[in-house]
Amino acid sequence: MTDTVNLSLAEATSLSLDILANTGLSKSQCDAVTDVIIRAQRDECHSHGLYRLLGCAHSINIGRVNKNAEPVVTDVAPSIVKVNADHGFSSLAYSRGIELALDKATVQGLSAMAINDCYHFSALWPEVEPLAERGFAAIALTPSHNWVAPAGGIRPVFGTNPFAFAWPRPKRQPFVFDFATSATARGEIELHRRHGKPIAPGLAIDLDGEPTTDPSEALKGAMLTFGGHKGSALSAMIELLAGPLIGDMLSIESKAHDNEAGAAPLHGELIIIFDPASFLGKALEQNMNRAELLFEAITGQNARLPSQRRYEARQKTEAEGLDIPRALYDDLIKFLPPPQYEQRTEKLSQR
Ligand code: NDP
Ligand code: PYC
Repeated sequence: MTDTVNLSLAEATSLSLDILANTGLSKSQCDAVTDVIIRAQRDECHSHGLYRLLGCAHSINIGRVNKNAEPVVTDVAPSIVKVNADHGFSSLAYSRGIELALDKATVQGLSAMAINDCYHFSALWPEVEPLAERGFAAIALTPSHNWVAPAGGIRPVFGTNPFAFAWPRPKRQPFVFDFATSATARGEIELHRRHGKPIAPGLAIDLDGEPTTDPSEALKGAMLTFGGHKGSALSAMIELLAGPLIGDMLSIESKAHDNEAGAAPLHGELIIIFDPASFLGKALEQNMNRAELLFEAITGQNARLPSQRRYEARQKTEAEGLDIPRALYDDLIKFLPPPQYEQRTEKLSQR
């Protein structure tokens, strides 16, 4: 028996839908959450792929996530949309509000969508990449739980606070980056702990403020920001823009609200959308081509663009399916009811 399991995209999708449906989550949330998880797994973003189902199922089963959340979209200003996620997952709120936000960006040149009261677990690029495919540039920001010490400090203040950006490219896949403002995502440290592997130096400190490469000590202590004071300032910006500016919680508040329940963070998210056609009018094509000079100057010296690895992984998994650790598969199917659990175990043993 190998220590990995290969699943087609369709099999992974039905596994995710079955696990979530078994928690009693509404169909619309099951679909929205599965979509973002399968996209991440497809692009081999392991920290935010199928692994996340463990945390989602836990957050639902302990009664934190509203299983029947119905996001409420409010048109608050000519360029601002607010979506209250009704204590459901952010993914459904995003899909309910995004078309109005895009309409506003088209009319006003730029718009912002604030999502409030959402449980958030996902990677952000699945939210901005599709916007760039439709010709918009976009930024997404969100806090999390306070796990990250500010530069110069040892006590956690910031969330892992990801920042995603997408830019449309004529006849090419968009330019997209998406990273935590901590030196790595917390999910990566959790995966190192699961696999019994040390983390790289410089990512975290233990409870005494000493550098550590032990993932368990890192998770108990504090993570560090990327780029020292620069990542620290960017992380503070994300707290402010996707927290108080939109009337939602800081990472410190989200963690206090969690009260050690171990649920996904509950807070807000901010998405800012730019319409290049409104900024540029007739000069759109010329300037989109000028932007290509930048990408050519990067790739022309064999440096890679962010997302290049993802796009290559996508091509591979679409053809060959997804490989996930057997231990993860075994943990996932424990969330299924007995007949489905047995069916999947049986199917696997026949391979
Ligand atoms: P990484 O440090 O792996 O950085 C990811 C970004 O950097 C990707 O766009 C990646 O492109 C790009 N990149 C990596 N290496 C290179 C390179 N050598 N040259 C050019 N570009 C490169 O990611 P993180 O661990 O910081 O974050 C992982 C995910 O976790 C993100 O998707 C983020 O949204 C998510 N996250 C979500 C949180 C939440 O609260 N919801 C909190 C924190 C993180 P590529 O993918 O092609 O390698
Ligand atoms: O990996 O840091 C992380 C994370 C936090 C919330 C969702 N992912």
